[in-house]
Amino acid sequence: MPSTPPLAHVVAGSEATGGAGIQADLKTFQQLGVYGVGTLTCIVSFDPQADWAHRFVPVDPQVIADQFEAATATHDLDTVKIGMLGTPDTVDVVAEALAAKSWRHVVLDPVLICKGQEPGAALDTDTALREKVLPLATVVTPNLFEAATLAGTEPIEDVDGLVDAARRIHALLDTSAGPRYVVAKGGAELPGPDAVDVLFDGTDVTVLSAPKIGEERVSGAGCTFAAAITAELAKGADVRAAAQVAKDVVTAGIEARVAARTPFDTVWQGAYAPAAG
Ligand code: PXL
Repeated sequence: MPSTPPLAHVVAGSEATGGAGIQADLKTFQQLGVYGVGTLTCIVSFDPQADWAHRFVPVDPQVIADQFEAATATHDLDTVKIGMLGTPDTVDVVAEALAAKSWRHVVLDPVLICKGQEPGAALDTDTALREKVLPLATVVTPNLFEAATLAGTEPIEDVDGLVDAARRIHALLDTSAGPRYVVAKGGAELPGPDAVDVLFDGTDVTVLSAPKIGEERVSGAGCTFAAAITAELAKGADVRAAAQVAKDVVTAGIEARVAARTPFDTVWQGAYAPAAG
């Protein structure tokens, strides 16, 4: 007999080492019991001969549209995660495809730059993302840098700054169509013993906190976090519960991180086991 597992669609780039991108997203979905469906937006190949620089190739916009069509024609999908887009043309085609059908949840990981890249490399892409995709998102998961960039604030230095940025980003979301959520991630980057993220729902702030596991940054944490929220939402969780599971998945995945020759170790999604009961 055919089965009907929970399904989620991810629209993201390939990062060949397996640390980030759609590779991390699909592993996260699988670990959380969600059948992953994926549209590829770009291909990132780190260059071991050039200090692991990011070689980046966008997928042709028509091919992105074709993948989106194949995915949505095959399955009833109501939950989607948006990861790295990378060019204004990609933002356009993804925004158009998203808007062509209704979604219960659009989780946007607003990837502006990857770890190890120079900030400010792609301002036109950032602007397009803010104008065209951000208003379609129901949940957006910026890290510290992305939160300051999207909010248009100075660099964030503490949890108050993170909450302020989350409020400003929330004001950019389309709340006429239902509740919207910002999960702004301090992660390991704010000072203090804990990795603190904040969830703002338009009214209340919820702080998600876990003791830092060293000060080292780990590749794939952002992708895994947003993918885990997406998977939990696909299974019917509310956003607050989904964000807590995502925090637990990332914490377990960093504790069990995979050694890599790249400048950062990578998250091991397979380490997560849901709490008993
Ligand atoms: O971690 C952000 C990210 C997302 N998606 C792709 C990436 C990266 C960082 O390298 O390559 C495809």
